[in-house]
Amino acid sequence: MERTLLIIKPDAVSRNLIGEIIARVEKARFKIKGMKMVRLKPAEARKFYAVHEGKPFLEELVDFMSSGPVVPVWLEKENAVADLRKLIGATDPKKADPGTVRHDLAVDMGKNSVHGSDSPENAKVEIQFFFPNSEGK
Ligand code: DAT
Ligand code: MG
Repeated sequence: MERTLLIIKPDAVSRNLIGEIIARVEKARFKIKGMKMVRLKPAEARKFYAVHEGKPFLEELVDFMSSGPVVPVWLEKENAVADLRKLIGATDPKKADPGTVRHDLAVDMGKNSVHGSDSPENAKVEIQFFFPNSEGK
């Protein structure tokens, strides 16, 4: 069984979309292994997005991700990483396919409602970031 990490971002939490997004994930047969609500400090958001160090949008991303509560969700499913990326759609909601979370719910490229891990390796690191001490659960 493969693992991945979904984060419901501040724009979606503030627009009452937690339930809508979780319903889509459960209908797509992902198993929820862990879930919580947290407010990231800017330094924590920067650490989570360390792969984007040096990118022009990093400051905006860090500000946004620490602007309000987020809901990290640890998911399991066969082919979880690729299947979640399909379910959430392209980074830019204008380019996302109809029926994807970002097409249907996101505001713009920055406020794009959800994060999904981009590889099984990164998923491991990202799950550990939000759910330490849960190895083997
Ligand atoms: P994804 O979240 O689809 O994996 P990413 O890892 O390339 O996309 O970027 C992380 C987040 O940073 C993305 O969800 C939204 C923001 N972002 C990416 N590119 C951006 C850009 N050109 N302008 C503003 N925000 C951007
Ligand atoms: Mg990414």
